Amino acid sequence: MAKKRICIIGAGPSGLAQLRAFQSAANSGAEIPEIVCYEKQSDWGGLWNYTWRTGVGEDGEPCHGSMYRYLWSNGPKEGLEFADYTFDEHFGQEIASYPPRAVLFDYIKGRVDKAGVRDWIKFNHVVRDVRFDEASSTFTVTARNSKDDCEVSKEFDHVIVASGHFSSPNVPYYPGFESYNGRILHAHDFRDAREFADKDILILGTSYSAEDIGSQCWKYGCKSVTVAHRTAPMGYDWPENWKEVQALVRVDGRTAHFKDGSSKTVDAIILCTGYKHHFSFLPDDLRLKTANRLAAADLYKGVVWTKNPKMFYLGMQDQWYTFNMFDAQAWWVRDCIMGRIPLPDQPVIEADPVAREAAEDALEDDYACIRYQGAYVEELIAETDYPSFDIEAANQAFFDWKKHKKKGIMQFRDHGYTSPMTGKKAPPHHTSWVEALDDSLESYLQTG
Ligand code: FAD
Ligand code: NA7
Repeated sequence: MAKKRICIIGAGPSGLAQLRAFQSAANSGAEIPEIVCYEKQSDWGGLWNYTWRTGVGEDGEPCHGSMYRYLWSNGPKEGLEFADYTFDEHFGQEIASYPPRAVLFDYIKGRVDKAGVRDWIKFNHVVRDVRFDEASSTFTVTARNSKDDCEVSKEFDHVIVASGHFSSPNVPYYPGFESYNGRILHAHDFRDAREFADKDILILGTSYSAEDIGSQCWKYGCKSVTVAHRTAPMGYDWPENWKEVQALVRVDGRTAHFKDGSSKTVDAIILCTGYKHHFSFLPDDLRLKTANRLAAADLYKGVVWTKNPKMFYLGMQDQWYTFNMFDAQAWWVRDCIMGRIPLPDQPVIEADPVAREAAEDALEDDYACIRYQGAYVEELIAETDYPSFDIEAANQAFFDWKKHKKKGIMQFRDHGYTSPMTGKKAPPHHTSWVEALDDSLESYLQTG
């Protein structure tokens, strides 16, 4: 029988998890399908592959990168550790709990370098179109090779979309934006916090980007941070030059006016207003439409496209868990494709995401959300040979992280947590986050 042909779209942490999943099956002697992974960038790592570029990339495509310089993990590394490749194994030493971007990028690369899966990836290939043919029950995937400026079309039995969902910015309009005399940018285009040194900045949004971009700008010397909330303030104990105000109403010249009647003259407005699930390369019958939530719409087990179960999506959920959740999904998808996990009847497939959404809607607080996503990871792992790990210990790292943030929003990264994989507690970093202006890998790995 001819081998199945699998197309993976994207070589970020999710796509790489899928490559590693197949490679690990091959390693244990299984006959695996033929795999092609299209990646539009020239290197792997997805968002972790930092780019200074904004707007349009070298290839004329929207720039994928949303990460910025000086980004340190916004959650403890103990919550995202790979169960088959620990931080200790990669670095050969124990490292602190909130690695900067370059350190996590190095860790992500280490596992796939070791697995030797780079040859499965076609870099500089942007997927432009995917079509499903009922008669042959195959997908035709068309990609543009941006180096050679030519198109390639290939047929596949399964398509796995791992193109990420924190890259297409959600950009709201507020009256007066068109005549504002300063810079308005979305978090997607934010790169170097030093640009805002000595400046008064206004941030819209109250989630991770707002908190972290504001904190970075503060750390690298901006004059003041004003955060306007649409729904509720973040409520941390902020430094004295940081204010939370009610929603932005309009901008007049350089002055922003808020719902509570207050106003502030600002040099820049940073829209930390989230991202859209955006799949320009997918037709209506294959395109996921979901809010950024823990139970993504129309995905059986969070990964199988209910409207055509030959197609899969990875990493489309909002994320407490990241790398090891992508692993749990990738191992599960691999086993589903390889016939090790049978799919139920269509009504069961369709009922599954609906039940997951209802269960998520009933969750009371962030702690319950963490447990919910931890249980989801555990559920998938139980059905595959991905090394099981102590989910409760990972949940605990997230709980402690949340408490540490409440205690000191500029100090939480100075804490260490226990690895669910090794059971060891991370050492403190040699320099407190506020003082650590050099976030290079070399600096981070220094001991003592
Ligand atoms: P991505 O990393 O987005 O990778 C998707 C890949 O698909 C990219 O390489 C892209 O080039 C490729 N691609 C897209 N479209 C196409 C196409 N048409 N054709 C071919 N290739 C395509 N998570 C954490 O665990 N800790 C953190 O500290 C953290 N910080 C974050 C900070 C920011 C600013 C953002 C935006 C996210 C952060 N995340 C963090 C979450 C992040 O989503 C995950 O860590 C992870 O990068 C998701 O992996 P992914 O592979 O699903 O998507
Ligand atoms: P999120 O977590 O989706 O949050 C988006 C924020 O933007 C949220 O606070 C929203 O407020 C706010 N928002 C959305 N639209 C508007 C408008 N029109 N006006 C004002 N505020 C708005 O995105 P993030 O970028 O913070 O995080 C995404 C990932 O990046 C995350 O996983 C991190 O790891 C890094 P709301 O509460 O809805 O009023």
